[in-house]
Amino acid sequence: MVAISLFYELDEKDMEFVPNDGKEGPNERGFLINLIDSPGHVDFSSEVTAALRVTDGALVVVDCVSGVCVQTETVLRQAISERIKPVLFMNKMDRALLELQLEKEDLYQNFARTVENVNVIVATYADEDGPMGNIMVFTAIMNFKKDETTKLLEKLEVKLTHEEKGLEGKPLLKVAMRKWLPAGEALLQMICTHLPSPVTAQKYRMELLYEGPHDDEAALGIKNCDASAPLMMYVSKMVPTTDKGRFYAFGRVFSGKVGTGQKVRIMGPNFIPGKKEDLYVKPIQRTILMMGRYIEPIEDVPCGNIVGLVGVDQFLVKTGTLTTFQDAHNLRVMKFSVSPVVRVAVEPKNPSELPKLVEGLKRLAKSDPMVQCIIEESGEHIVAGAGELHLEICLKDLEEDHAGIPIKKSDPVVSYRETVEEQSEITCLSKSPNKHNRLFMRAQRVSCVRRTCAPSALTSTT
Ligand SMILES: Nc1nc2c(ncn2[C@@H]2O[C@H](COP(=O)(O)OP(=O)(O)OP(=O)(O)O)[C@@H](O)[C@H]2O)c(=O)[nH]1
Ligand SMILES: [Mg+2]
Repeated sequence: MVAISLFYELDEKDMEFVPNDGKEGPNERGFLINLIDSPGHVDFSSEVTAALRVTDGALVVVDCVSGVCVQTETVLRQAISERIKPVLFMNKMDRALLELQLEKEDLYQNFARTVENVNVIVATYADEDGPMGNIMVFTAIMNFKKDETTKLLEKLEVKLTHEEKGLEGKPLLKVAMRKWLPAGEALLQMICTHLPSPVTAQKYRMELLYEGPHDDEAALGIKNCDASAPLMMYVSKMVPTTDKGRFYAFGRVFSGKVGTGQKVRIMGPNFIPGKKEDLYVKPIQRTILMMGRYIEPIEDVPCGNIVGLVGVDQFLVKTGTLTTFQDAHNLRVMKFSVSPVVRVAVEPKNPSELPKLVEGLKRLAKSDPMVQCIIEESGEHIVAGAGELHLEICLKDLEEDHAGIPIKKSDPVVSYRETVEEQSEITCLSKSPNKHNRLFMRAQRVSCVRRTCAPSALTSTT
C-alpha cells in the first residue's frame, strides 16, 4: 500500500461542475487529494478493504483490452458496500489501437461494453435511492484514422511542435494523447469534480461506520465532519517503518483532530464500552503525513484526512479506534471479502531460533490486514492467508524481514469452512456474456457414497 497527499487546483471554468457542500459562498478551487494505491490481485483484496475504509471515492482502473474482470466486480462490490463512490478510468487505449488494430466501430463497441459492464455491476449492488445510485462514468474515447490525423488534431485543438509533426505511429499517438488528454490532468479533474468531499461523504457514511448511538457526540462529529468535535479516528492498517519491527498506525480521522502529544483512548476490536479490556490511554508520540516512500512530520491533522501515527503500534494488533471521547463506542471493524483459508505450518530450520520465529510471526500478523498467525494445540505454528500467492509473499516477508531466519514450511492446506447442507429453495439464473445462453443453477448436497455432480445446471439457448 502506498499513500500520498496531493494538492490540485481546478480551472475556474471547471468549478461549475463541482457540487457545493452546502457551504455559503463560492467553492474554493484548491483541492487536497489523499490518494492510496492498493494491489488488484484477489489474494490482496484485504488491502483494498483497508484502503476503502479510509477513503470516500475509488478510482477503478480497467484495462480496455482485457475489459471488466472478476476482480473489477469484487472491488466495485466492496466499494459500494462501504458507500465509496467509484469512478471508472479506462487505460491502455494505445494497445487497442496499435496492437489489436480495431476498426472505429469495434473500438467504440469495445469501450462501450466496458462502461456498460461496470454500470451493470454498480446497478446490481447499489441501493436504488442510496448515495451510490447515480454514478458518473468518465471515459476517454478516441477513434483515430491515420490519414485523418492532421484534420482530427486540428479539431481537437492539439498543437504539435514542428518536430512532433514529423512523428508517426506510436510516438505520434503518445504525443497527441498526452496533449489532448493528459492522464494526470484528466484523473485529477475527474477526482475533483466527481468524487465527494469528506463533508459530503461522512454524512451518509456515519451510520455504517459507528457502532454507538447515532446521536452521541462522536456520531455527530463524524456526520458533520466537525474538527472541533471529539477525536474519532480509525486505524485500518499498520505500515512498516524503516525502524525494524515498528509500524505507523495508518488511518483516517473522521471527527475532531489528532496531534502530536495528544492523550487518546486506544480501543482494539474487542473493546466494549464501559469495560477496560482492549483499551489503553496513551499520548500520541508523533503524527506524520504519508508521502509515497517518504514521510513528513505534521503537527496535527483534522477530520477528513488520512494520517500515520508513531507509537500506537504497541497497543493495537492490526486495527482499532482512537478517540478523546470518554463514552465513545468503536468504529465498526472492516468486513473482508476473503478469508484466510490457506494454511502452512512453519518452523525454524535451526530449532534454537524459535524465539526469533515467534517474534517474526507477531510482526507479520501486524503488517498484513488479513494474515493469521496461530499456535495450534500441538505447538505447531500456522500461517494462514487468503490464497497461495498471498501466503507466498507473507512467508517471504517472514523469512527475509520479520524473523530474518531460514524457515521450513509445510505444503499449503486449504480448510473448507462452508458446505451445502440441503437443496437450495430457489433456482438461480445467470446469462452468459453474449446473453444468448441462460444458466439455471441449484445447489444440492453431495452424497458421500454416490459422487454426483453437485450443482445441477441446465442450459438453454434463447
Ligand atoms: N500500453 C500501455 N501500458 C500501460 C498503460 N498503463 C499502464 N500500462 C502498463 O501496465 C503494466 C502494469 O501496470 P501497474 O501499474 O503495475 O498495474 P496495477 O494495476 O497497479 O497492478 P497491481 O498493483 O499488481 O494490481 C505496466 O507495465 C505499465 O507500464 C497504458 O495506458 N498503455
Ligand atoms: Mg499497482
